[in-house]
Amino acid sequence: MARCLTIAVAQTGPIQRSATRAETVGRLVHLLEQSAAAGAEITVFPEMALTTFFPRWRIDDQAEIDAFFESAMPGPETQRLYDAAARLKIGFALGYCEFAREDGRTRHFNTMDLVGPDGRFIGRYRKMHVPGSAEPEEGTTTHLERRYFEPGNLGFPVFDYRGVRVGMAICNDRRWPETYRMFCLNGAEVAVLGYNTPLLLDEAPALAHLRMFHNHLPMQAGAYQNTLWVAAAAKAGLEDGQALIGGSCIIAPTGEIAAQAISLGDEVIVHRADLDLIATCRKVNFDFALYRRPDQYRLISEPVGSHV
Ligand code: CDT
Repeated sequence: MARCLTIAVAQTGPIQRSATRAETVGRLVHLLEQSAAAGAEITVFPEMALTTFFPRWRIDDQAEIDAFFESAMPGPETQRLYDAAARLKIGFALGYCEFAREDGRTRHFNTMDLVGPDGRFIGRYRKMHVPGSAEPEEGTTTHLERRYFEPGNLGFPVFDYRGVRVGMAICNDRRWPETYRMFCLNGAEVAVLGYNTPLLLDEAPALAHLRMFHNHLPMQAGAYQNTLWVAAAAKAGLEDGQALIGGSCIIAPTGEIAAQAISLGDEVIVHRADLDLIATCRKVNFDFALYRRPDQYRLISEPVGSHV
């Protein structure tokens, strides 16, 4: 019998700034219930799934900024989601803004946690590729993630989820080939990720028609070239005046999109992922142990800025 993991991707529609955590968590619980009813064993939620994507604004009041962050996971408002996971026996990956107390100071990360079907914490990933700037820049869509977040410091860990090796990534990470190769080298079988991607970028209006293509292209390539399943959840629709793309999907190691969301709202898509397909794809082209030439790729890990 084939080894399988039935994966649900829970896209959310917009989460407006006016929404309370209780309302938002209620939506996530409902999506988790839909996933479980469809027979899924894991649910993938978007990046920053508890709040609006606030880096679209410059905010100076620290108390206002802090309100987007979680200092404990689960906390009093998110416990309900963890209880639902244990009740429904379905785990999840959830993106959120993390306050971490490390090195004697408070640190801010764009984070995703993996939670098991018993509602218990399995592992954590902190976004590595943090895009945008610290200050608004003339002629570009305001995207101030570098103002509010430090780059991740946990590497690209891969965790055991019911015997399946799962890695996590967050939004801009999906555009970088290194993300998937790190998963692959760490033995991942499934990469789960969440994203908030603006539909329009002021810096490149001529490329507007390619936004969805450039969403799927790196994920399909990453899945194919690293023989992984990729499950990606968007936050979609008109959020606080900014249009976010949808296109949440589940991609096979063949590079094919096996399931895709069709709305810009809360929507669950499900696919029974055949993990044996990974071995088949490796046989076709990607015997990594035999064909990779790491000694010839050293430039890839040389310091940033030394060549480009
Ligand atoms: N959230 C996130 O990482 N979004 C980026 C948009 C960056 S625009 C400066 C993305 O890659 O979709």
